[in-house]
Amino acid sequence: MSSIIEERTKRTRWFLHDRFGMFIHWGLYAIPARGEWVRSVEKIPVEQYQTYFEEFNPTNYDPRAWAKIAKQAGMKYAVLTAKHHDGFCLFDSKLTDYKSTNTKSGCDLVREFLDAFREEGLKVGLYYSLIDWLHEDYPAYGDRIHPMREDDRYRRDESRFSNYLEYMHGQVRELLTGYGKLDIMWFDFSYGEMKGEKWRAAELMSMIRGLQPHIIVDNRFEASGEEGGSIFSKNPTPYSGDFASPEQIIPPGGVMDEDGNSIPWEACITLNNNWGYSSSDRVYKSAKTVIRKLVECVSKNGNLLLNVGPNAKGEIPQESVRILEEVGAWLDRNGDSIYGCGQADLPKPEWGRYTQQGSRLFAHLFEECVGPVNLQGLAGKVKKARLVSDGSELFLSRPWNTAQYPNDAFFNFAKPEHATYLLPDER
Ligand code: JFZ
Repeated sequence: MSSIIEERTKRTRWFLHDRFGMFIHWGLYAIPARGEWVRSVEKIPVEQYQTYFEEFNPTNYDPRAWAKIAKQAGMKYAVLTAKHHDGFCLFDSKLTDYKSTNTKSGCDLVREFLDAFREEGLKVGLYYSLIDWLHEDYPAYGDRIHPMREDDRYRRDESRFSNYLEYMHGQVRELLTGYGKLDIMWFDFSYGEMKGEKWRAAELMSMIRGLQPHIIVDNRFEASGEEGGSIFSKNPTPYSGDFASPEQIIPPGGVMDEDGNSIPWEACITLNNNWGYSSSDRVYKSAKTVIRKLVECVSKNGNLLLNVGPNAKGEIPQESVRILEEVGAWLDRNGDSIYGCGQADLPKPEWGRYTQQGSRLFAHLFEECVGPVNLQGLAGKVKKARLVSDGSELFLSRPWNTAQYPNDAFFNFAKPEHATYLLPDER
């Protein structure tokens, strides 16, 4: 096995155990409140966007409250946008004036976030945008990514791009040297020719690994919408990343390398339909959906990074908080079927999904069964069945109407949402 893959396996152990994290998209775009792409989508001129910088003053920013919300939701780690595509830095970078410490807030928002989340015992990560709509040496490529191409700040002159790379590498160094131990770096994103060595990614990764060897990195030095990068290959590049990052989708068959082995992955998903705060978007996923999607990820060996978009005052939207509380209440009782669990060595059952940890199989019922719940192919293999949530017994039964299914085990009626665990005989 390539040593890159071996190292990846070691580094991602905690990550694959923890399964559930919070993504936080926050920046100046919380003020217009129309999503984090607002500047590009609406072709907002730099001067006009600047008024948000002058105004930015999140007086209710209380990262300890955020951390409590994440912790109570059962999340084990969190990733904050240190810089998104608009170039605004939520940290006190020496390489730019376009940073939170120069706003009315005056705070190094990243530092406060990291302190607060670490204090709650959560692992911490930072999102850093490779793309930069503000930096004058960042070239415009292609209409799809930069609908603001008419704006003359977007240069087509590639010769200055190395200046941008100095800046970008420099900021990554600042984050990795000035903010203590980081658990995740989440870079975003590559497209067209803008990938891999265009970012001087090998050099950047070697700096990252040198400064913080344990850190895990996403796969977006290479990945774009169309391809996932060499993380899928037997011989990944040094900057292929530690985990795949499917966005707004849970991959139908999980994520495999070219040999069909599962590789670490994390689906990032919004709670409503926007990453950045949107005042008009009220189409939220229900707690039930979130729970089922988390189960689905784990049943395919994946993680879920669930997004919140705090508003201009620094508050996580009430509706998000409410949903997360409900998810947390479920995880509180049923977390044994999620943390440290992964794909079962059984096909997906028709009534829901399995997760598994060692010889413990967890049955997540997504629909009400009529009659006993069938455990296909498990006849004689299941010692006992218990509700995860309260430990109570579920009768393993073989009533008269199951006689024709000799290969299957059954347990008696259970309501959906109750993860149950089964202790199979040593198999
Ligand atoms: C990116 C960001 O643009 C977005 O704002 C958010 O931060 C999300 C988590 O990541 O979304 C993408 C990334 C890649 C493509 C489209 C959106 N793509 O390749 O088309």
